[in-house]
Amino acid sequence: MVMGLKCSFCERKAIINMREHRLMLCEKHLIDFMRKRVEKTIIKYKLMTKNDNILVAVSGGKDSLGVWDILNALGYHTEGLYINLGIDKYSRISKEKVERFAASRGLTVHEVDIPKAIGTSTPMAAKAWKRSICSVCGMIKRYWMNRYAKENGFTVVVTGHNLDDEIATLFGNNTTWQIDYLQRQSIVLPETHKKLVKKVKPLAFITEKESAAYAIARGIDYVYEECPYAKGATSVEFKYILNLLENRFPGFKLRYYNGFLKNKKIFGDSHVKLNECQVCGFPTTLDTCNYCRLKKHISQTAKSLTI
Ligand code: Q46
Ligand code: ZN
Ligand code: ZN
Repeated sequence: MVMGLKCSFCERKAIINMREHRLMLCEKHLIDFMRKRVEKTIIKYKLMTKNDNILVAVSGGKDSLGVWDILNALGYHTEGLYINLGIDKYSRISKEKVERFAASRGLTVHEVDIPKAIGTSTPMAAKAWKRSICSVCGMIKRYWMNRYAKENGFTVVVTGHNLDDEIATLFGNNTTWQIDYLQRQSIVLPETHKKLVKKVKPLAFITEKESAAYAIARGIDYVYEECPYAKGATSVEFKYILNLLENRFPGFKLRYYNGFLKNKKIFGDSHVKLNECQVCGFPTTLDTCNYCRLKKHISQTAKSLTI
């Protein structure tokens, strides 16, 4: 709560001070603001329509449950997908939160169980494959979001990436001048292959602080603990730096992101040639996709261990 200050639109107490918009909002007006802002993003960037069959990738955190709540309130046809990564207590708690959220709103949630699908948990898989856990985890999540949506007739996949996530990625790509990554960073990832489902980020103009305030205002019981592997991630360091800039120059985050979107064309178009994986048939730049390579590696490692 913002001590003693009133909402910019009514007599109620403000729960959030949004300096970048010069607004103080009470619970009710924050909820209205967020829904309108998400709807504006959906329309401006043609993210989805009321005829789409939408799959919301939910982790149990404030952003993914919040965006599901907003899309549901706006009247979109949505179902959830929870990807169980097998990360001990974190996965157990987040799964419970997702299931409780869906049950309380009469929504359907699907689950992909990674330890069952690949034969081991995500941290063990990363260890066996000698890669960083977050890169393996990200690859597995991207693979299953798309595959589950395609195999089950969904036309759009929604993720809960917020403005802070987007600018942390942008900052990372800027500092290393990864032109191919800058070309691909977008609010809408189109279906550039017949086995790719469109992926969209309706919270791209919502800050982490606004998203947390919305979840609290809506009484969403989300998982507060971060994934144990998030500690020390460069994106966390980047967010810290970007928050310092926002505090010093209110509106910096939105200006940085909007400036990128406006000038993105200077980086040119991305021309990634996609093949179909010779094992699973899903799109990849390789002959066999990384997910199938990982699965094969794990089954071989398991065999050699049991011999
Ligand atoms: S990538 Fe890394 Fe996250 Fe996966 S292992 Fe945890 S922190 S959940 S967004
Ligand atoms: Zn108000
Ligand atoms: Zn494959």
